[in-house]
Amino acid sequence: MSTRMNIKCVIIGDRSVGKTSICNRFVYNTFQALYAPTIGFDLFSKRIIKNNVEYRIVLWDLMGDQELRVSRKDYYMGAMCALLVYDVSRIGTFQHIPDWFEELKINLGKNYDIPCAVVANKQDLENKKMIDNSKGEKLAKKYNTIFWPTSAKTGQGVGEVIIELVTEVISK
Ligand code: G3D
Ligand code: MG
Repeated sequence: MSTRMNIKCVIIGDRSVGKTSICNRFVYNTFQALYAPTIGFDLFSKRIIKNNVEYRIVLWDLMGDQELRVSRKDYYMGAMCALLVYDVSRIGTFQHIPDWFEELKINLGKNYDIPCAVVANKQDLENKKMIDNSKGEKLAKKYNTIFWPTSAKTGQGVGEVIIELVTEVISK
C-alpha cells in the first residue's frame, strides 16, 4: 500500500482556543505536551487508512504569538479542509469565527470552497460555558459547514471531526 494523497488541514481560530491541543490530541493522543515551536507554524501528521488506501493527514497549526510573522498565503495555500475553532468559555472567540471564515476566503481565493468545520472546543468546562452549542450549530449552518463539539482535554470529538472532514475531502 502506498500513500496516495496528502491532506492538508488548517487549524484556525483565536489565541488559546486549543488549536495546538487539538493537534496534540489527534496525533499523539496527549494533552498539554511540552514543545517549543521555532517557526510561525507547526505541522502535525498522521497516517490513516480508508478503504485500503493510505492517506497522510497534515494538520497546519498557526502559532499564537508569531501569527503576524507568517505569510498567510503560504499558510493557507493548498489547504483542503479547515477547522475553525472557538473556546466555549470565551464569547469573543465565538464572535470572531466569521472573521476567520473571511480570512480563509481571502487567502484561498477561488479555491475557498473547501470542507470546513466550526469546532466548539473546551466542552469539558461545563460550568464556564458561555456559548450554547445550538448557537454554534446555527453559525455553522449559515456557512454551510458542519458543527462539532470537542474537548482536547478529554478527547471528545477531536478524532471524529477531523476524520469527518477528511472523508468529505476524499469523496469530493
Ligand atoms: P492555541 O494553540 O489555540 O493557542 P492551546 O491553544 O492549545 O495552546 O491551548 C490554550 C490553553 O487552553 C492551554 O492551557 C490548554 O491546556 C487549554 N485547553 C486546550 N484545549 C482545552 C480543552 O479542551 N479543555 C480545557 N479545559 N482546556 C483546554 P494553558 O493553561 O496551558 O494556557
Ligand atoms: Mg497554539
